[in-house]
Amino acid sequence: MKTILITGAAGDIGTHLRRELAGKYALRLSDIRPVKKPAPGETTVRGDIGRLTDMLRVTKGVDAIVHLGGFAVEGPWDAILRANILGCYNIFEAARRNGVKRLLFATSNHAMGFYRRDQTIDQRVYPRPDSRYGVSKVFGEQLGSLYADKYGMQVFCIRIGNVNPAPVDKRRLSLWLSPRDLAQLVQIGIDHPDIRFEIVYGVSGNKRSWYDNSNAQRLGYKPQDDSEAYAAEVLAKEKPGADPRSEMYQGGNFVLAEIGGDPSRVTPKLKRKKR
Ligand code: 15L
Repeated sequence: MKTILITGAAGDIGTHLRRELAGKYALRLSDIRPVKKPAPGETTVRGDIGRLTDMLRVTKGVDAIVHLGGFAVEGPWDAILRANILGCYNIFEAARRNGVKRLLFATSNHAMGFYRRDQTIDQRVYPRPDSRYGVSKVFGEQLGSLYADKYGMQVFCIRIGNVNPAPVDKRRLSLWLSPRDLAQLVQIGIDHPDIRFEIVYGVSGNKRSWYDNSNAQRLGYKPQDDSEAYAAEVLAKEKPGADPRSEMYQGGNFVLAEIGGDPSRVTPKLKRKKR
């Protein structure tokens, strides 16, 4: 049985993943916070991703890493810098030094949040982060690309939408990732024999998706869930958005944070060239 390290294991996604992956792998659970009650098949190890020495210790001897650790929303630069820039470097570098070939990186829809909701994007379009947090996720993806090309690591980036037992609002109807679909993507990332560097969208098979997730499908992803089953209930509870810009962009409120100004500033109308 493969031994898998999960960083940030005490968080919400880590908690869902522990339940979903139980019995499939031996799980080594790491977090800066205490991880609740290890079950059979789980071990816990305290570690701060901001410290390379900690990451060298926690990554030793594992078959793959699922890197969930870090600052999970927009925040002050110092916090993002330590947890998501330095922390991300530390996990990749520790993996490389310890000979851990495979690393799954939990990136985010906020790497792409300045795409409009009327656009369908795949993994090949250039990033449009909506926040410092989004920029840190783009950094992690690109670091993964470097470690794949330069050091032969196998890197699987999941641009996660929103993991929840059920979608919580209109925006999340397009972004929802059920825990079992998350687990399916993670298993592909761990076990697929032919991963070099991949980016997939971490969303269920939502009818309202903003993503062309054919790269995930190519690797075998067959989502079990679709947010549409919850749509009527979610939309009935939805309050009108305070600002039209959070409705316009995929990143929602992350786009609005500190923006102040005219939305045309970020989506200039392109004039057609006269022939
Ligand atoms: C994320 O990347 C965050 O980690 C999570 O807390 C949610 O805000 C999610 O995106 C989202 O966009 O719903």
